[in-house]
Amino acid sequence: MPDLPDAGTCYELLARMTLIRRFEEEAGRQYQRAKAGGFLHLAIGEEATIVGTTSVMRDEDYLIGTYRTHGHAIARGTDPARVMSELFGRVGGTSGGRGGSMHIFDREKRFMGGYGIVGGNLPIAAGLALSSEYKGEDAVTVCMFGDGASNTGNFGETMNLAALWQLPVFFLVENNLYGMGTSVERHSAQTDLSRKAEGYGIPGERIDGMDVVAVREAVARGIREAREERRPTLLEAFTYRYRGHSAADPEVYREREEVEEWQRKDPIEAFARRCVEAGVLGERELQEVREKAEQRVTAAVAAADESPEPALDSLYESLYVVDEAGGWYAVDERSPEPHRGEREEEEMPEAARELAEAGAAYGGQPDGPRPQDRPNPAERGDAHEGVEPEVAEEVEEPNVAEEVEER
Ligand SMILES: Cc1ncc(C[n+]2csc(CCOP(=O)(O)OP(=O)(O)O)c2C)c(N)n1
Ligand SMILES: [Mg+2]
Repeated sequence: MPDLPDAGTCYELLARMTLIRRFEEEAGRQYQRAKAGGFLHLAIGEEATIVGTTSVMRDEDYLIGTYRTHGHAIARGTDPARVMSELFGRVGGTSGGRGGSMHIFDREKRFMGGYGIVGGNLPIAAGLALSSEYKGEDAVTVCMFGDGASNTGNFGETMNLAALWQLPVFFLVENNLYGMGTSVERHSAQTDLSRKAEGYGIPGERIDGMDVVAVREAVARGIREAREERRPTLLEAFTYRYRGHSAADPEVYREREEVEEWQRKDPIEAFARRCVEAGVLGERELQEVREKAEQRVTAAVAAADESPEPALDSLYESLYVVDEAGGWYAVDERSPEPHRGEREEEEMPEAARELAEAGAAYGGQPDGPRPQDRPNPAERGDAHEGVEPEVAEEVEEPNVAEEVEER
């Protein structure tokens, strides 16, 4: 077992893990109260992997994760109030309330998201590292992803280019033993995930992801390799999520006993116990850490509650496709006439506004119509179909069967 770091670092590690745990418990509660919408993926149980990793990163380094990243953002220094506001869909959120739980993003802290597509963050990580290389920056990109993501095509393609171009990137697979309800044994031919990039020349290592100190040491080595040698490596951290895959998961794929067994090696309790036994921290500090976490999470919920909903007339802000490309679909040069959807910028706002106002009415915004007055989009088809088609020419369908018979 690696030695404990100094008392100040131990305190900080414990404080961050505790804050993330409390935040996520509260996020789960707020979700059940329907304050947070969309999907919600909690990483309760995985705090040592998250905090161990971020604790050895420099401010200039980039971090990119999955859709299970409330803790990653907080560990990087994003204010929990901004993360909670994002879950609530409020303007005070990290993405102005437009992303929600899966799309936490904080450029200032170099936390680059937040991606709903499994494995989608891997090539972006390579791109971030390539940009650092181009600009001659010293920054390293840390890319965290799940065991399930290691089966995607993106994984192989990213490993290949990262090794070939000697990019300053470090990969960490958060192996929590399941991709949704499918265990590693059932989803990956190679169950030693640390070896999955070997064929691309990227060496790997397996560690106990429930031990914050072990994670710190292994990640520090990997980051050093990436920064100084331009050599990407892959770390497999064994960890476990106590809650279901998302808020709606009946968990029929695992036994209660398995969850309890992992809870007995809880990363926060185990680390706190170890610090106390080693005389590095006392009961007073443990209490203080818990109280501070409680206060910050309470304040985060209050701030999210007070933050307003995005204004209705901001609906088209940040939609770069509509503004810059003049259409919602790409133009195919082989048939340059307008395609379905390309004129929607002129034609859509009316229908879209009606839908938005209907949504606002549901959300109780003062400027939205009352629910009973709202238009019923179903009467006119969905948003795309709300645009009246030009009078269609009658085309006689050729009778293929007859043609064949004639031949
Ligand atoms: C490309 C793609 N395929 C499928 C899904 C549906 N999906 C969402 S999460 C998930 C499981 C991923 O598991 P893992 O990578 O182990 O991450 P974990 O949820 O365990 O953190 C799947 C299949 C998706 N979002 N994207
Ligand atoms: Mg997983």
